[in-house]
Amino acid sequence: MPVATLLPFTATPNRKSASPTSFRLTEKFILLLVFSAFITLCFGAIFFLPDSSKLLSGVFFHSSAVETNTHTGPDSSDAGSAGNDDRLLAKIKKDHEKALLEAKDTLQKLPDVIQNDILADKAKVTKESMGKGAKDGNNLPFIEYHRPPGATGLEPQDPETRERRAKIKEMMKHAWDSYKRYAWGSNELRPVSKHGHSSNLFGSIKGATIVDALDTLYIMEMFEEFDAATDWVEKSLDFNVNAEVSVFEVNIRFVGGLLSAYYLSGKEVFRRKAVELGEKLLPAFKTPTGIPWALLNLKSGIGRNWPWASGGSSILAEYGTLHLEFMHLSRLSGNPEFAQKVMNIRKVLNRLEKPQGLYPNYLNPNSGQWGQHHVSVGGLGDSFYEYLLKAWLMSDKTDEEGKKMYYDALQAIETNLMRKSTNGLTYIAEWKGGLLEHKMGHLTCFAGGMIALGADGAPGDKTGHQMEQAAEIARTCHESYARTTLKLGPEAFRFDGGVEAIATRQNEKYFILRPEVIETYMYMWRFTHDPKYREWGWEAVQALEQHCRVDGGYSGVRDVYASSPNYDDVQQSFYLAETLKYLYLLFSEDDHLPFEHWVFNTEAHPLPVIRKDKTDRPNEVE
Ligand code: DMJ
Repeated sequence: MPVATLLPFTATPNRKSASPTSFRLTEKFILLLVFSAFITLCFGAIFFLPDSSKLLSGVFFHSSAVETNTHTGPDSSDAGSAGNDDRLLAKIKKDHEKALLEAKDTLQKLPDVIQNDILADKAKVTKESMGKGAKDGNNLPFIEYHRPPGATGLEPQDPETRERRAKIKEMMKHAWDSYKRYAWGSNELRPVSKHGHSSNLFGSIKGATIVDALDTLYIMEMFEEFDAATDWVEKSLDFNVNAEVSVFEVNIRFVGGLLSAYYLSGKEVFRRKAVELGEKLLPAFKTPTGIPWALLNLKSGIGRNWPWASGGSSILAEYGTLHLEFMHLSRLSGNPEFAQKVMNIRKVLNRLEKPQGLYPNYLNPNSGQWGQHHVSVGGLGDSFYEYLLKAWLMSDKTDEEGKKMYYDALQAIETNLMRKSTNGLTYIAEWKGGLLEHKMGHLTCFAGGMIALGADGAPGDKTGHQMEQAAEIARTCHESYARTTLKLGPEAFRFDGGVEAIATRQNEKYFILRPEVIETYMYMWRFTHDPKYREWGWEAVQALEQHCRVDGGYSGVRDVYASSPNYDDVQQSFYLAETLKYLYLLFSEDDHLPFEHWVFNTEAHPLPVIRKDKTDRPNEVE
């Protein structure tokens, strides 16, 4: 049917030739239109003219007010309004007197009592607003900031230590100034060619070195540099990018760095940015099991896994290294979703059968089944174990599930992966479907520090045993440095074919300024005060100065067995976040970032322990 035949007027082109019947119909229609316009006008007046409600009540509802007036007789309306005025005046007077009394009361209070009242009121408002969903990074609930103890530390007593610590600070200054000069705003610095370098791990997010270095600048009291970094974060740090990022890397460096900067400085911009980024990472968990994807497009929210990972699997060290940051994100945003996501990962893992009690590196996020049975305490596995222990410590030792998972896993590692070489070096091998590969990665060397940190809480009477294991691992990792020409550790070293703690493959001989060995020295120093750990740390400082320091910063080297350094031309952001921070703490007093108050994320970003008695948040209301 053509559209024209449906329209009454266009269907009658010549109006004069219309029949009387159709003319009358048109007239009727016009009349109808006029009438309905009139009705509309009347309703309009009722609803939209001022005081229309009164008119409405008068016209449509024979309201009780009208009825009341009829009972009071002809003059009663005036009398009624006079009575109302009196009552109103009395009420105003009463309110006024009440306000005066309250003001008097307040003036008699001590200033900090007044302050506390204000805070309690604020907290009440916060609590009310939290229920209404303060999800947007810009609309966060009020949190009263308390700096946890030990954010900065006193000068070491001993002059040599003081001098060494000052040297580390000078190294940080060189690394930072070079980055600022040649690569400001890029993710990392190319110190030899002196320009910026951007890793695809961060998509097109910029400024990894700035965010990773914030807390190191703060704890070294480099406040001018810290302020410049803060200013950059405020003005230029942008997560609205249409690019794929590594969820793990972005979490440990950016979310972790921002959280630490917030807890150290109390600056709201860091809390806001951390939550904003955290929210952008949430779509990574949209998988059938809730095990997150490794890679995520921050704009589309579409995730996927590394193409090389066994059968489309997610990686243990990646999905297992979100817990600390996400617990803090929930705490700082009032949004429980972050915590729920990471607690669900635990649930999935606890439902699975574990070969020999070990956690394979690969897990399929669709089926919830393990991929290849490869197990490692180095690459692909490492920080998962670290986060189980630290989740328990960060929860003020209330997270019993994390604790149990950690000590059970450590037992399985000891039984299946820890071995002693012919000449007595303890190492942690890798496990491939039941067969051992007698190789230990530089990354695995963090385990000395982790085992020392957990030794105190070890079940049974294993504390001493675990401290010994930690010391043995520290010794082995030191050997891996000592047995090279440059006195810097290779990426991986082997215990087979007649060698011990030496890299035998060319592609395992590089050193990229990694922190793990120094991290272990720092923990061992704190727990034992054995001076050898400071000496070993100092050896590393000298090697770094001699072989990695260049005009434009610090560079990794391609072969630690070569007679002179062949630079890789990258100053990794973790050199400033971790290596230099752990060195600085190694030469600091124990009350600088004390372990009873702070837990380090895997990128060495300190996060405060969340107190079970809420003494860290005295004004929080239940
Ligand atoms: C850091 O980014 C973190 O320590 C991570 O857990 C593993 N490796 C690098 C440094 O080597």
